[in-house]
Amino acid sequence: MLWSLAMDAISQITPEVEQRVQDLRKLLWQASYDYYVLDAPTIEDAVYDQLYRELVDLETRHPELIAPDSPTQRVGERPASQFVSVKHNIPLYSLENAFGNEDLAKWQERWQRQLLASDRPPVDTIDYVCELKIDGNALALTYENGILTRGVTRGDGIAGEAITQNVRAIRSIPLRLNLDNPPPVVEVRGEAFLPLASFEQINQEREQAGEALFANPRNAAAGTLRQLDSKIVARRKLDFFAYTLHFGSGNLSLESGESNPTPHSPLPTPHSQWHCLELLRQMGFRVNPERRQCAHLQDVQEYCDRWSIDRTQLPYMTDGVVVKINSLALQAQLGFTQKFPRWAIALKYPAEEAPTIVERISVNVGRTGAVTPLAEMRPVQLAGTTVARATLHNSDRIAELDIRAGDTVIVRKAGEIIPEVVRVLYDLRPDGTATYHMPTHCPECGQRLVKPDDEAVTRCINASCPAILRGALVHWASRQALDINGLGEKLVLQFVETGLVESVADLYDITLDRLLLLERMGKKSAEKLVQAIADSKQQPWARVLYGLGIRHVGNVNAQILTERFSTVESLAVAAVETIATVFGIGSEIAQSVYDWFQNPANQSLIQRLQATGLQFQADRETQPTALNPSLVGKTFVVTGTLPTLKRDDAKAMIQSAGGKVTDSVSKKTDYLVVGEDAGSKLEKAQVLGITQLSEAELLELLAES
Ligand code: 1X8
Repeated sequence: MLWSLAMDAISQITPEVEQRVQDLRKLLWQASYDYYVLDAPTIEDAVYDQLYRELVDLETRHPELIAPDSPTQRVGERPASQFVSVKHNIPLYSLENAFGNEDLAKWQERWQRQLLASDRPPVDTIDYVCELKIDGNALALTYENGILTRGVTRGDGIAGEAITQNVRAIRSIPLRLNLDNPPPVVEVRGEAFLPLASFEQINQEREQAGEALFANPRNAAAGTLRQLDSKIVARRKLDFFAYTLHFGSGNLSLESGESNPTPHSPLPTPHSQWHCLELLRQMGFRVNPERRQCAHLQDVQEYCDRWSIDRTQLPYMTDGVVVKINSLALQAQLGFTQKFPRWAIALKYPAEEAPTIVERISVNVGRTGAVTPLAEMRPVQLAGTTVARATLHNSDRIAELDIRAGDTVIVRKAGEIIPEVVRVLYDLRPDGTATYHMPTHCPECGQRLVKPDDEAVTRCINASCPAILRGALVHWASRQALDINGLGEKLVLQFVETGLVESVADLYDITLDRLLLLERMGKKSAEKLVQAIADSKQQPWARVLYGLGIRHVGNVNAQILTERFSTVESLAVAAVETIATVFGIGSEIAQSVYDWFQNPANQSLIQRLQATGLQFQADRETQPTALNPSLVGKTFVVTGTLPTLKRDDAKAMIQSAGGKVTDSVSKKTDYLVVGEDAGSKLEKAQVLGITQLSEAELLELLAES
């Protein structure tokens, strides 16, 4: 074995050892590339680790063989004491901002006019490349003869800091280019960023360690890149998307594209941005997969519109779209203004964070009685909507923030998440503010609130609290529960305020005449509503159970429970232990269900609801599906958007075949069902080597019996 051969040779380098070192590096480069760039691991982690250790061992015995591009050289042994400032060969320009389709159209008009006025009218057909604008930190990477020799931050665009050792710790940045005959100097630019999952993990760790939290992934990435100890950088899982390619010290886009700047290179001369991206990919970089070539401005606008919504599904942050003229010859012709390239523009999405002032702090009582504090703020435009309220979560969070009426705060709205207060700008706090204390009594019913010591939540436990009743009604009528069309929050408020409804069961006693007495209630809507309420009596038992709003009984658990307990009577008399034996139902859920049915008020509610004709037992068709031996005892996680199934439906199918579904990937996970735009769960599953299933494969597995 070569390996034992290497062990024996203490310092003598034999051709076999040299060959083995070369082979190991090639294999490890390839494996890293497959894993970090292609997202498609080709070897087991354990195999990688073993080969890596073998290489470390050989390099320790023969330090002469260590090369800067060896996979072992990603993390420097000695922390840097400080970073050196370096001037960029070509400035890192910033981009002109556009804030909507009109700005894009104006930009097009401007450069078209400029081209018409020039002596050289354009020859290429004009098309665009759209790329996502990554909200990270720009880096300029220098490769000399194919080896990464320098990594520099953007700095002020003219000079940045050399953070080469940290750049080496980013696993998706190749230490050597995947080129047989690399040009003498290549500069690659791109964006280093922290995937959202890594960001959350870092902040969680910092919270546990009592350290200050990073405000957003960009700050966390910047802080990480400036770490003096590259081991910390390696742990933090930064990633990198490449987007520009320069040869030598000149900007490709400033050259005519006719002469090849690297005649001895097998690289073809790129003639377009699209081509550059393809070359970057071939050279071993991660290039953002969402890039698109557009022949018309209208397609550009469509792309921007699409990503203004879909960006919330990405596992990293993007704050806009970069639009570039594709032809490098045209780019050269247009050139730069003092500040920006004329051939590119950044369409920015509306800010997701903004400062505003807290006018007062109030509380909201939810359907479970949970009392949530809210900051009522001076309205502010955020991610395209006006925001005037933000959640403060609970009393612990309030104490942590020490937020007070009068404070200036930063609010954030990311995707569909409810706006929240990220931090308080204490320096701007006016005199005379007072610490906020949660109310001791329910603002809705006046009853004393309770807060168990081991819980963060403050609760109202008055079963007839109007806020709880309103929440219960809205939940009962919701789409996944009894699906009563037309019964929304406004009407529920009217029902409760007028005393028309004092319990969910009262809905079924409402008559048309009574409805018509309500303010602003038309005959048509009243008739429709009466019909919708009557129709809800046909909804299956699982939806009824979900609609009851028992803590921990979401629609999936309701489905599982009704499959095991086909009548409400069987569930109502079941012991906690019996409920807990149902596959997928843990002891906490079982206890919650048991407690609910023990409550006499709930027992009489069930009796009244049964009398209305609602379904409290399973149909024949929805009797338990036969358990599938391939799924029994197996744990599944479902992630991403599946091609045809809703995620919840896939989960329910797995569960009714006897599989267990959990929300997070761990060593105990047997299968990850993966759809499109899967994020951190997929990454974690890859690291743990968990079997992945497509929707089709899942359906195949389910069909086996
Ligand atoms: C900045 C960025 C660019 C791209 C992506 N993300 C950015 N933050 C890209 O071109 N794909 S270009 C750029 C710049 O030129 N300042």
